[in-house]
Amino acid sequence: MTFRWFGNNDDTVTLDQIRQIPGMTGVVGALFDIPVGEVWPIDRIMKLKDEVNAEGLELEVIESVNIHEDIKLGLPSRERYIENYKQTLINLSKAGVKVVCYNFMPIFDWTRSDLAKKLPDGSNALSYDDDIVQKIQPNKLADEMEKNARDFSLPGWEPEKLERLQVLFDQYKDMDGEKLFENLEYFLKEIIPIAEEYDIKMAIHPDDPPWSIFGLPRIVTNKENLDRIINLVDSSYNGLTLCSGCLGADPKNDIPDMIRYFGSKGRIHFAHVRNIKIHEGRNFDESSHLSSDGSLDLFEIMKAYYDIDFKGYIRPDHGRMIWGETGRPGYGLYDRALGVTYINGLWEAINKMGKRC
Ligand SMILES: [Mn+2]
Repeated sequence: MTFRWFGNNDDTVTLDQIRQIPGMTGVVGALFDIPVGEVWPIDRIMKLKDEVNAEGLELEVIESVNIHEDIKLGLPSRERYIENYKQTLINLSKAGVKVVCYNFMPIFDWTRSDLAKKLPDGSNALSYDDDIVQKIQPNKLADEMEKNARDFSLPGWEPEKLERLQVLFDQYKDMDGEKLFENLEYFLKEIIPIAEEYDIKMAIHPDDPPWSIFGLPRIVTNKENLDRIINLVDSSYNGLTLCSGCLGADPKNDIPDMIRYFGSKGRIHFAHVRNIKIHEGRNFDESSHLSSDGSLDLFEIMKAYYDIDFKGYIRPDHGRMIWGETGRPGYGLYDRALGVTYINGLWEAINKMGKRC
């Protein structure tokens, strides 16, 4: 069981607090200040590892090593960024990292229309309204995301990228899903042999939300495409972060079925477990983890992980802000800690009652 942590300088949650959550064994970390595309220096990785280890926690999962846009665009300059990526993987392996989560979304990372929507119980949560997102100008959305994040940096929303939005949109003008698949294949064919050699499992994260926004293609969206991705390079090191909340935003995605399908192939290396409440159309709020609070059945999800005898890393995903907590949107302490305890409770019950099927 792991918990995402943004480091001593950029997180309201401390390692000490994380350690006190029952069943917690590790932190999912990253070096957020290294510009996308540059090599992560070994001494900085070791410093992070030492900090985490000093609190009795492990640092075996990194989320994310982000992919430079030139790789997604398939530009000649991708060669340099791919070489840098390989060196980062080698450096991470020297620090004992076992899984690297990454995503392959053009320009925009995870997207929400509201970072603090007030829910009926007085808590607030991340929320997505497709009408708002599809109608707003991309730069306006970026401004709002930044403003609403208060003083926190948002992972995947690097200011240097947002400054050149128009240039990026021009570059993506002729990009479609097929070309994006080709560029992902090119990247994986370069990276996976290094991942194999240095024993680091690559785990692509689904697109959030799992459909096109602003006319930009998105391909990490459903079972068929995930299956295609793991077959671009047929290696167990070419695997998935199975994020229930991202994929679950599309009701056509049957999450327990996907867990069983990809899990039985040994391709799920990292599980993100959270719930969402889907409203009419393509709109959803992030709910608590409890099944009855959202649209996903967390019992069925954990049962599927039990059935495939899942031995990979898992973390609660986003949480609401409750009990007056303020902090990084989606990444407070309390609701995520409740999520961990609920997931562990389901797991213990399933484990003690159940037979694998
Ligand atoms: Mn996720």
